[in-house]
Amino acid sequence: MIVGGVNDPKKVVVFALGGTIASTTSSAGATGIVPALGVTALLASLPPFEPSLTVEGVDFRTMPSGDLTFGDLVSLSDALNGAFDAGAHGAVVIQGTDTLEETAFALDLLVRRAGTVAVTGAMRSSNEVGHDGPSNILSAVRVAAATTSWKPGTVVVFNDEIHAARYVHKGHATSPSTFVSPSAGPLGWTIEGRVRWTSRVSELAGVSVPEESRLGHVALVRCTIGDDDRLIRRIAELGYVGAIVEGFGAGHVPARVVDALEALNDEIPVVIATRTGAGETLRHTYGFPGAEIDLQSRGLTFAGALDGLKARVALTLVLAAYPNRARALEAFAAVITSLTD
Ligand code: DAS
Repeated sequence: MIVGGVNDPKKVVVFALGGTIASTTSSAGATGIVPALGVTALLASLPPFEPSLTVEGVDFRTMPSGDLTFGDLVSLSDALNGAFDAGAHGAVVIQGTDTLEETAFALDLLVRRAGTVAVTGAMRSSNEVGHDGPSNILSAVRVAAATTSWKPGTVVVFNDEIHAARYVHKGHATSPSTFVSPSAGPLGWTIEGRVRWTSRVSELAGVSVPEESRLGHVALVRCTIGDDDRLIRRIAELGYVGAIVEGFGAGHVPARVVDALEALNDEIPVVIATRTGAGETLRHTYGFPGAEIDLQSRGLTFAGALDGLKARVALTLVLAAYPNRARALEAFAAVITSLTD
């Protein structure tokens, strides 16, 4: 579907994947809403664009975002790279909010083009009063169409705010202001159709787009008070190709699980992140067993400023993209370094 002028080279391609924004009751008397609306219906909710802007829609998936897979994200990044190569100035991805922070970070790693990718969705469906879908799509198109003197990469545009993919987090179960960046705050906002950038982020190191067949599963485990090492000891035998451990505070685990973590890391890469949801892991402060100095000396990798979900995205992609563990961990380290450079 094409909306707007066709004579101007500024084109934004919108990919629709489903989610609440596309949800409606499937038939009279049905219980609950389900993803059903395609990109034509979503774009029809917007006012007309100026003739200089062409907006092209693509139906990519129609599903709850919890059903998306890394295979879908690899296919989507191929489609986005293709859209940019075919002349798109920017792109918008519309999907469910539940896994939106993971999609956005995966695309930030995999879509290596100059244009901006703006990811959005809605917390209220079109059946609800105060549906936030149209305004979120409109803002996302404005951000994707904006000309910038730097490379924002992939951003999340929601509730008139712009967030960096590397920091954004869904922080509320139902609020339209659910997306927050606890470590850094938003990158800017949209107002009256204009885009305001108040901060920048460094350019993220990329990851080669992997073959879908090489994608494996990375486990995510959270340290909790009083827990033991039983789960950690089972991870490798269950076939996981890597593990993220969300440690306490700045990346600490109970002393009682350290030996199991070291043994697991001998089999598959183990990355320690912070379970706090903001900040980054320490490198050389605490000296007790299970703290960062001990864990690094045992060969474990640290997630730096990536939270557990984002670290899992990065580790999944590098393990699939590169031929061996050393090369994959080198690529992972490059991502971590580039975040805060
Ligand atoms: N239906 C959920 C999803 O697809 C929630 C949402 O979109 O907000 O993620």
